[in-house]
Amino acid sequence: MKKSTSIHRFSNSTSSLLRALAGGLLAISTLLICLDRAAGATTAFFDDFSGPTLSSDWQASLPTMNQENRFFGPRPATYVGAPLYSFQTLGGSSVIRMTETNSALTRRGWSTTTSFSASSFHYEVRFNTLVQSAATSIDSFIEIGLLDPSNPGRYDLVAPFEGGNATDPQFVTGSSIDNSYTAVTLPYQNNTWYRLVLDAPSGGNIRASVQSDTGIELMGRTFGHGAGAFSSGFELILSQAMGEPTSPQPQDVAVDYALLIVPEPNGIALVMLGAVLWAGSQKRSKAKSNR
Ligand SMILES: [Ca+2]
Repeated sequence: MKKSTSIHRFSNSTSSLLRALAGGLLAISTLLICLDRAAGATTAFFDDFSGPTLSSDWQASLPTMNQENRFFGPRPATYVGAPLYSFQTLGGSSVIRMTETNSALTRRGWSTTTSFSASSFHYEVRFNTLVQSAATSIDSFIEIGLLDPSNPGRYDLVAPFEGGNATDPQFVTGSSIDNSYTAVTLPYQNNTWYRLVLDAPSGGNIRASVQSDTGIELMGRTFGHGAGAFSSGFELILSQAMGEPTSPQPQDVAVDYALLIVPEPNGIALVMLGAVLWAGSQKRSKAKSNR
């Protein structure tokens, strides 16, 4: 009898130990998952433009928005619908090629059908300049932006601008929210990949930039507001805008992808949740072993 009691005690303490170990492992794996999420980010939107048709994530809908350049801007550019486009492969990347002839002060393009809400985010569009010249493409041959779905009079825009029939390249930004528009000189190489970026750091203001294909900022401007200015969320804009040539002119660009990254929601809170779960499992193990 004594022997069996001792065995019973042994198996009891062994199962308590195993329970404690299992609880600990569960807590550790929970913590690791939480830490991974805290350090990571979520892809909230991604279009690789692989065709053969345009994703229904995009809608041919934009308001009249100002077009900035250092000669005439900012002046309102009328939305005239989607540009002509086709899906191609360029340098091994699937691209949407937007090739259109546009009149002065018009804009073509899309907004996303979804609006996004985030306290910080990174919107990036990779594009290739192809050949910018009077004969092939001028002015803002590509443009990206953010649009307030609750008030189309509120938007941010950033774009290259091949002014003077592609002899005076500029980096232009516009924000109706700040009522601020800027244009500075920035040369672009033909047949070269770049990235247009709108980056909203947590607690900071949105920075508009054009970056090299390796992510080095070539020119940037920080707006006077952060992501919080879009309290009703924001739609992504992908467009082309024409300045004020005296006759309709071509615009041409190849776009590899559009990407919106949002940090994992409440990463810190998840870590804290992990810690609470771990403490809870310790408590449970202790209670069980005390039985
Ligand atoms: Ca692509």
